Amino acid sequence: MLKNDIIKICFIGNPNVGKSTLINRLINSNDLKTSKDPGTTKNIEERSLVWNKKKFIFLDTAGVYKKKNFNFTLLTKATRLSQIIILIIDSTIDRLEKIHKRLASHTIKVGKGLIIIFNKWDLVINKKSTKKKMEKIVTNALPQVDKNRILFISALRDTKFNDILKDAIKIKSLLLHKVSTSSLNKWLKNAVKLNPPIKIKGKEIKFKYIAQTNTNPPTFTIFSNYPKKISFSYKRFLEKQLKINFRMVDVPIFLKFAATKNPYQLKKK
Ligand SMILES: Nc1nc2c(ncn2[C@@H]2O[C@H](COP(=O)(O)OP(=O)(O)OP(=O)(O)O)[C@@H](O)[C@H]2O)c(=O)[nH]1
Ligand SMILES: [Mg+2]
Repeated sequence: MLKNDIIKICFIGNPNVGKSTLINRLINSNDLKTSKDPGTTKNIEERSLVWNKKKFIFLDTAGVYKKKNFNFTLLTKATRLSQIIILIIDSTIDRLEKIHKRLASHTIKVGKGLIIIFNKWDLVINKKSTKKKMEKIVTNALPQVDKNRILFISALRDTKFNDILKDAIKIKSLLLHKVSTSSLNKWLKNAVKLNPPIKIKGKEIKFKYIAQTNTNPPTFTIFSNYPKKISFSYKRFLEKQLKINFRMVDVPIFLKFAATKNPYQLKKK
């Protein structure tokens, strides 16, 4: 199996939300220790699964709740090793905590795919309204998160967890997605025509050329005469359009600006 066929997923969240229970259910075993008391998992535990000809590696982590309990070194190590982070939240909470927002925005910032799972869904009485409420709470706090990447499950009661695995496969393929240079440049021309950047001291900002310069996460570089003068809001606009146009709303992308180069020189490299 090629390295790119392996999907590495790190499970993070507060203590006692069911991270280890969910991994046990995914691998169909009782291998990982679970308990009604928080603080059960102390170290990173690795387990694997082959599903639909794909190999998954799951990393279980110790629960985190407050800054001081935040074992940055261990958690950063686990998240760095993965391409996808699953943030597990207890369905019975009524608001997001700072730590949830921090973990989710950190995941996106470092270019990892994110899936948010509300677990213990069996304990929720009014499922329809709670689902709507939770989706709203998450997307308000984290506008970068797509509603479709929020799942509601019961690690204890559900019998199938295919949605999680399917989502992970989709995210992984998007992280490795490559867009052709010609379609990128066609898109850039149109986007700039629709909404041109404002002038800098009377001088026009020109975008000469765009190329995809990396994957995992997809990274794009736009060559411009004023790469350092592009406003944050204009960058956001381009990022958003790029994601929508090339169907990459589910993953973080990086957009960079560099000084103009001759595109033919760039190709020769
Ligand atoms: N009702 C209900 N209980 C659950 C569910 N998933 C897990 N639990 C219970 O929640 C408790 C904690 O589960 P764990 O899997 O140990 O949680 P964890 O997130 O790994 O906890 P730490 O290792 O302490 O961070 C256990 O008693 C589980 O049986 C669920 O979907 N519904
Ligand atoms: Mg655990």
